[in-house]
Amino acid sequence: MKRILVTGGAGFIGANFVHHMIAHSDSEITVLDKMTYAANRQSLEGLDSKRVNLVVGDICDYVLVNELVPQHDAVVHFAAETHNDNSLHDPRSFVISNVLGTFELLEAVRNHGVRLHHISTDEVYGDLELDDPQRFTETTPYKPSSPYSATKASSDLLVKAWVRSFGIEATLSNCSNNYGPYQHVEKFIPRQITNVLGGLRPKLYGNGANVRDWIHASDHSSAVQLILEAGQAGRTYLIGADGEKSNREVLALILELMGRKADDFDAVADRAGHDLRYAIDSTVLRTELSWQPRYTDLVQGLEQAIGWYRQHRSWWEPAKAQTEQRYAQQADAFKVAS
Ligand code: NAD
Ligand code: TDX
Repeated sequence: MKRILVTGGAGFIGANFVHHMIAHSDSEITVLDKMTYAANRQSLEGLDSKRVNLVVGDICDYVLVNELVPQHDAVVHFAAETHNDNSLHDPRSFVISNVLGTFELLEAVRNHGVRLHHISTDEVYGDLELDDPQRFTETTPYKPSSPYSATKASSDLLVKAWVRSFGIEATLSNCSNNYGPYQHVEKFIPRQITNVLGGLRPKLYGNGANVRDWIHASDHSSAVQLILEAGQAGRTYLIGADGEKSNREVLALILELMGRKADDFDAVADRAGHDLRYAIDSTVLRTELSWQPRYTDLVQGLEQAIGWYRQHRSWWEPAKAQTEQRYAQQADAFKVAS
């Protein structure tokens, strides 16, 4: 696995993965990224330019994809439109990048005989009740709720069909909610941290009882590296770090760590179709591939994330006003529609 093509490597988790692989392997990496609003060139700064090369381009571009794929030993596919709120307002780009883009990569790895690892999400399984003792496993049926999760589920099913029908060498992973450095300020944790840093009040959707299963992006990266190196072709692996917390609890921790009062936030309108709870059982990954997360203390992980956003204002400030303006427009559109 020397030469790896990382799609979406200028986004949040992709960039964390590139940093991880440069530090923990001898691989050479080509990042293929369309540089949407979610990408940031600065996330790849400081990496050895002999080992990391950025190609700006679209995974839907047949010619480009078929030029790049055969030059590599493996493709790790992160590229996607990823924000649920955006998918409620503009689902088209999600269908194009997540479904058609994955299709183009599948055809290219099939034609050129290249190994693929497809990155997906626990959201494909729908949501759980708060008191459900079951968590998602590799055999949980697909039941996506949002346009985003429906397109991710579609892409997973395409990968599984290409494995069965054409025998491509592919693995899949479905991971829970990530946090850490380089995460776009539209997402829950960085939005609240940068609101506090920027003098805005944090925004909690609905009553904040919704539960997410948090994992640090560096633990996601170590799991993907293991699956790439030791995973069985055709298999799906679930990645999670036993980090269930309600949004209310996470926000309370952020406010406390940043020296704000517990009630210093706005409760705002809930997300349409808001999934109640995600929870991952990662026993298979832990027992078969001996994977262990390093970040098991969310308070410590949040402290580190807060420190990172404090120290990297030039990374996030250019996107902040635009993001909050988009949220305001989406709220107005929602009012008109309801
Ligand atoms: P992100 O939005 O931060 O980054 C996505 C990247 O993909 C961006 O750099 C963007 O420019 C690029 N991209 C989008 N469309 C493209 C296209 N057509 N061609 C080339 N590049 C394109 O997303 P993220 O949070 O880093 O998520 C990465 C992957 O991990 C996604 O597949 C997502 O579904 C999955 N995932 C995310 C989470 C999470 O908590 N964020 C959890 C589980 C799985
Ligand atoms: O301002 C906010 N206030 C709030 O209460 C935002 C942006 C979110 N929320 C809530 C909604 C969710 O319950 O916080 C929770 C997390 O929201 P997001 O960060 O938007 O993540 P989520 O919708 O759970 O999806 C994420 O995890 C799975 C990623 O964005 C997906 O790409 C990934 O597949």
